[in-house]
Amino acid sequence: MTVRNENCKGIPNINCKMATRCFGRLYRHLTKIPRPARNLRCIHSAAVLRTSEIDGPNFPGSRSRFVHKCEFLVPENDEGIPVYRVMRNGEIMSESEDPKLDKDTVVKMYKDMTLLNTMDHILYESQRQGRISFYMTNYGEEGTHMGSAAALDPKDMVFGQYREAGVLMWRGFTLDQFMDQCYGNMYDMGKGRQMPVHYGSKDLSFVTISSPLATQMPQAAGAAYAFKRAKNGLCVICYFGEGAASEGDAHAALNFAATLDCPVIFFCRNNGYAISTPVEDQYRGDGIASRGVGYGMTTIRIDGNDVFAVYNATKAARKICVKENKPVLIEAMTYRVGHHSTSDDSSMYRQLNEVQSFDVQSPILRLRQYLDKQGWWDDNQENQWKEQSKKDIMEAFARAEKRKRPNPEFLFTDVYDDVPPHLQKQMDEMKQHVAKYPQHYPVDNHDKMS
Ligand SMILES: Cc1ncc(C[n+]2csc(CCOP(=O)(O)OP(=O)(O)O)c2C)c(N)n1
Ligand SMILES: [Mg+2]
Repeated sequence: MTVRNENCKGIPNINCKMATRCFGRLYRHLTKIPRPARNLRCIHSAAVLRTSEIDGPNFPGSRSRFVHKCEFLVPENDEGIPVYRVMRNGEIMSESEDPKLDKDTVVKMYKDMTLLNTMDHILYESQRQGRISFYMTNYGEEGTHMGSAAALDPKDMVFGQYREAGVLMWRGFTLDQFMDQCYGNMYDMGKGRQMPVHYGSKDLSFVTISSPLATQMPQAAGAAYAFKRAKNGLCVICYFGEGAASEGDAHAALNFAATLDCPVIFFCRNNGYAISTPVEDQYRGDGIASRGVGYGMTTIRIDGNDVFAVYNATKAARKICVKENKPVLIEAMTYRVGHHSTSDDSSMYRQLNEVQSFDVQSPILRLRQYLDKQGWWDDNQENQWKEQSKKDIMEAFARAEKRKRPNPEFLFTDVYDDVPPHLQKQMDEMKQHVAKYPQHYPVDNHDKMS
């Protein structure tokens, strides 16, 4: 994989005397600026003489050439940004693109992808049984998680959206930690204050998920700016969906990162939908990658279901971030195979055959083909792993379900370093209230109050 920077010649300027005159008149009319006085006009025409002598336009922010034909840029005429792919039918298509990962790494990728898949099945069903309140699956997008996570330094800071549980899994978030968070029990690091799937881990440099879309994006640009100033050799990766890219925060983040040269990888998971809104109704441009170029950012579009393409692109992007202090945008094309969340029924807005066509392009199946061809995995290992991973998940699940809920006092703590008097008063009132009406408040199910 090669990275070509500054390879775009830029949009040419039309140099047409007639157009200049017309626009000049129109501009003055709209802005009510009087015609220039005679002496000013002299200066003006002298400037025109001078600019017409130079080869290219020297307007601030333009670095292209003049053309003499009035031609618009018509996006439909463009064939679009290509999709980078490495693997086909379990084989690396071009020797130069082989990431040359060792057996242990590739097997870990496969095991984590399948473990995530099994965990998703179990937690999705547990929500349906009323055991947890909410869940979001990652079906079909496992390749974007493991491929990118494997290419990063474990200390690089991650800002996620909510559908990136595999990145945390790769870094070592345990099954117990996943389950405790989804149950919001007394061992949940978020102290039961967040909805399920809103994971976070300071130890694993994974910033806690927040529900409002795209809020993580300006934060990621800011964190990357701090990394640049600290010269710590790390980068930030910011995952977001193509739907979140429609938020104003996305623009602010991309433009700040580009103009301030922040070492951040903006990793867009373009999975075709923002809940029920298909991409056709989300934007008219060439996906999210075209916007990266518009912001002056090094950009690539990749096959997100090809874990090696994801790995190569993220590794190269990281190098650019860290070595050149520059942001990079990756648009990973994939498909959301599951419903948006447990609150959604996607059969209401898409055809089953569309989902099935992407099910067979699953990143898991594609990696399995590769493993088979390498002789690194077989049906025996598959069956053993399936059984083992299911058992591990069910055991962690059972432990989490039995654990008590968090201390109710946590309702009042952590906003301030010390609980201020007005919150202390409310906490005392709460305690007196639940002590008076124990039949209505199952405090025994919670961790003990002080
Ligand atoms: C500011 C804001 N607006 C709306 C929502 C409701 N909402 C939650 S997820 C979602 C769709 C996001 O789609 P996308 O970014 O493509 O991510 P995906 O779910 O496809 O992974 C919407 C509209 C929200 N959480 N925050
Ligand atoms: Mg989406």
